[in-house]
Amino acid sequence: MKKILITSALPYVNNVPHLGNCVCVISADVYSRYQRSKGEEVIYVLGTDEHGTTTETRALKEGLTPKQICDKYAKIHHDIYKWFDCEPDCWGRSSSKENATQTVDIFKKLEKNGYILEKELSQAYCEKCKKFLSDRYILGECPFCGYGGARGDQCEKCGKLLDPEQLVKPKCNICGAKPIFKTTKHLFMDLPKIEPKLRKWIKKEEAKWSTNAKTLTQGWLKEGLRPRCITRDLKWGIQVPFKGYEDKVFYSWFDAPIGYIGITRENKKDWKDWWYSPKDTELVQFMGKDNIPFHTILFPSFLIGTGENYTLLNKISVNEYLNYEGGMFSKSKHVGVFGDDAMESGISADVFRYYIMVNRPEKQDTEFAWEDFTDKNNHELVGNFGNLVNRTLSFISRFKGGVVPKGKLNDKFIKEWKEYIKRITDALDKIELKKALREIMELSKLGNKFFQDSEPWKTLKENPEVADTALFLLANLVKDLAILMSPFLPKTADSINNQLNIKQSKWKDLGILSIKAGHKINEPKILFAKIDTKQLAEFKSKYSGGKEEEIHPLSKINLKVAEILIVEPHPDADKLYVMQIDIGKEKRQLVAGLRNYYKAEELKGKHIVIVSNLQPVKLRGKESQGMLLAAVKDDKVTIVEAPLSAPGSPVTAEGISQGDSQITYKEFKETKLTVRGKRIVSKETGALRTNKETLKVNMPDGASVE
Ligand code: B3M
Ligand code: ZN
Repeated sequence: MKKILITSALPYVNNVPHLGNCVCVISADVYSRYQRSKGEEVIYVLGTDEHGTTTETRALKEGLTPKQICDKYAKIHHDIYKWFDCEPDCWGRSSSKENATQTVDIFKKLEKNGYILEKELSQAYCEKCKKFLSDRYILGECPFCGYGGARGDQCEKCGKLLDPEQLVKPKCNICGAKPIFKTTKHLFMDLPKIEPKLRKWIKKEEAKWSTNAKTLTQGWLKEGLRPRCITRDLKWGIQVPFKGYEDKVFYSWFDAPIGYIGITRENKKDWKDWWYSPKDTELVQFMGKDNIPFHTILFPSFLIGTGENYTLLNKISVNEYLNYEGGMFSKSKHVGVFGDDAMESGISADVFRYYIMVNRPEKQDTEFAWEDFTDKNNHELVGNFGNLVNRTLSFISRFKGGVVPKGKLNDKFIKEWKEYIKRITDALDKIELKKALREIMELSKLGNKFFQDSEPWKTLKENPEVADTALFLLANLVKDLAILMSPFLPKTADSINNQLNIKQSKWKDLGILSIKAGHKINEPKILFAKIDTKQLAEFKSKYSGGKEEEIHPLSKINLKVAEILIVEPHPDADKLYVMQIDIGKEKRQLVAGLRNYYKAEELKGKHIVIVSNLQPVKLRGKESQGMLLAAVKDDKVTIVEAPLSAPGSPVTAEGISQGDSQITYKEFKETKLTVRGKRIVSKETGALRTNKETLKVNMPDGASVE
């Protein structure tokens, strides 16, 4: 008997997963539960994919370190999948030390075997941010359609794939500066060299793959394999153990698939029995369609190239996308149901599991739509499945004192029922999860029809043998439905078993009339609740956006460094100074209420930060063309300084652009700038900084900056 090693694509850690992201994780869970029920030895491996630019960017946005971001979101992911009753045997993270060890080990073997090349690349570099910019972090005009917000890898408007060099007026997406192109060295996996071995392996295995996996892989091979870059100029990642690569890390698509092994290693002492055991282990991998080549070409190449006896992909299950109400999920636009929304919705995890699996995007994209969700809940779960279970058990409870009556066999009904079991099992073996679930619902329909035809409400009195036979057989069918449903709706299956007063049964117990006459059942309970039109309307409006993507208030503000040239007391106000300042290209006058806090000589020559696009105001007859930033708490006031930065230097937080149109004081207040750890932050941003320094102010946390 082969062991079964199951993986789900490791979700990116930098977000809260939505229902579409959960398709893959839940699919792998259903399949794992099915195999466990069959008595197979199974490991289901799941965890978070944590390295790469997206994590670094998220960290800058939230003012946390990449490690903190990963800790925060790995927990969110873990809790969400747990809520959805996904039960991986190994849960872990691609940033674990076990994965680093595994990744380095594989790299060293590839290098030793001559599969690693070094090449020079021209890459966008921002001199201001002192950072190489990955393709997605360069913006510019699309050379084909002129769209202004095209990314270095693709224009979202016309869909053309781009190279960053093609962008007209390229801009760094972090600070807005024009990037330069620099040559830098990188390491590559020599795919052309390993191609013959890879082809041989693919030829042997691909018959077991889904059509989309075969076609895509063949497409890649036909185009010809090119060396693939496996290093990146980032800080957050696994260090490359290679001279001259001290500032680089592995590309996340190198260490993420290796993460499957790393995560197993993190959890199981006997991980080698699974990963170095191709003869005794079947590797079944679940993923979204855009992940195919990474699993059929790259990951196998990494493993084959080591020359070691790794377990390689056997079966692949690829899903397309689950969209939301005709569009895309978007957290920032509040469109769609995200894991945390699902947890708070009041709807049970099983109902979501049912809907996602019955709509599983197996051959084409499908859609999450609330009308359809309600319809399927009310008609399929409540009306068909729940109804059969409940009416059968209620009848036994009400009219038979909770004791299963003695019944006869009905060959035709039992034959049909067993045919369903066979079809459902076949579909599950082929990982046709949606089909299996539909067949289960058909079997439940068959049960309802049998109930209906037996008319127990009448025959109980008039022809008790007919009623008793129906209740006896249907109690056993309900037991089978709990087994069949257990991979899909685990809690529901548990509840049925409780109501039936039996232990959890296994796949081998299917088709056996193991619930005997005289067996006492427990009190029946309703399995599913109807969703009414009022609730439906609420769900629809709650998760369908309406709120526009918010522009961060900070991005309306234009902050600049200014040097104080002259400071004089205001002639008509004893708290105010009138100052002349230099903001690089121009000089301005500023009126500020600092006389109780600073002497004029102290201020002169200081480099301060001003809001340069604030509507000018007159204060006691003197115009103030802007406002300086100071931190305020209780009766303490400290001005914000930028001693190392030249007058005119822009001040902003990472990822936030600078405003150019005039703003009101109210708009400025919306930034809610505050002090945190001596730094200045706005809501969910990193600290304010110039290209030279992060601004610091010696004031306690929570002081407001105004
Ligand atoms: N995180 C991509 C994705 O979630 C990626 C999968 C890694 S699997 C090793 O689509
Ligand atoms: Zn930049």
